[in-house]
Amino acid sequence: MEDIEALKNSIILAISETTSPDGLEELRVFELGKSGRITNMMKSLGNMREIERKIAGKELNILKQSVSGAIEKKKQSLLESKINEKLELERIDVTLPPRAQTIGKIHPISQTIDEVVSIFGEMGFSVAEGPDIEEDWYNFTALNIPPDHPARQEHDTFYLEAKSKGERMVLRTHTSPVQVRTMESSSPPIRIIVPGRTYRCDHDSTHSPMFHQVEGLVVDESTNMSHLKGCLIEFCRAFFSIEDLPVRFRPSYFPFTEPSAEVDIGCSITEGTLKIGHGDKWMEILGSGMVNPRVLENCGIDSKKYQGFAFGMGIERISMLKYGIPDLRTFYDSDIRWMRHYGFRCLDVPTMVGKAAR
Ligand code: 2U9
Repeated sequence: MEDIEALKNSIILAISETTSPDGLEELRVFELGKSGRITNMMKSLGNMREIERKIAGKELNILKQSVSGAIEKKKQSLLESKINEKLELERIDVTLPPRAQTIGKIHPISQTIDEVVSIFGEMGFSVAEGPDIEEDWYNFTALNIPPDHPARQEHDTFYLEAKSKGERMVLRTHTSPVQVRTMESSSPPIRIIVPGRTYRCDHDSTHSPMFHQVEGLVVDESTNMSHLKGCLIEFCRAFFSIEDLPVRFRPSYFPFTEPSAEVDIGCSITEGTLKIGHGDKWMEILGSGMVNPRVLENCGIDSKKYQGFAFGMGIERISMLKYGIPDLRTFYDSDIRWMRHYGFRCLDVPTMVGKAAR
């Protein structure tokens, strides 16, 4: 029988020199296949005397194991190199901007969210997000909407099936649960803007069961109503790109804010056409108020030390007003012709000065 150690070394060398999976398979068949060299050597054991057979058999088994182990290892390494080679060839720079001529359009909802986020971003707000499926506490109770509160009916809530303990989860009816979660998990000063999907069981030309909101929250030691007013007047004027846009605050009621105010902007309607800006009419655009001290306490914030203001607006609504989109339902039709008309080019970066060129 050949010198097994020398044979092993020559096979290991051949394996290490193999550069392709096909070459490796050929080598495997040549050494370990049905009529392979090592297999044949094992077959010839029968012709040996018992004592020699035992020793040679043991050595051949070790050889077989070493060779199959080395082949398997090489197979993995060839596979890895192939994947790396492929990754290298297919590498794309995701930081490069998309080509200007691409036909894809940015949906007005995304564009509007980007604009709102950009304006509040300039004012020092950061974006916070949270789950669409919420616990009752975050969507209602923490916000001073207890189980018997009429606001629960007004919100037309979608409930999920009860869990074993009986607690029903809800599709959030506003993005406010994210503010509750933020207050619970961090301490003031807080300055966040919360865009996201919201759900209410309501469907007609001005309501959709799923719609988008952006809400905001500021909490600090000296936050007061003048901060709320300054911030929201600034936002309205930047969003509609009208420097002297008339803005008025009208008393209102929300369980989570006290006092509360709805915000209207000046407009005119001539021959059925709405024009934002100066005029004899007012158009409601958002809701706001000083965070109810009970809500601060529910979220673990000392209401004697801290105050806050909050606001909320419907994205579809402000998008329709800014871009003259007449029907809310068309936002969700996925109609490519509508997108070509109302969509935005992907290179139009939202700016503080409002609408970018189409
Ligand atoms: C916390 C405390 C206070 C969020 C607010 C409004 C006023 C509001 C509506 C606008 C149009 C919802 O989309 S809409 O129907 N929202 O008027 N939202 S104050 O107040 C909060 C939120 C969270 C912890």
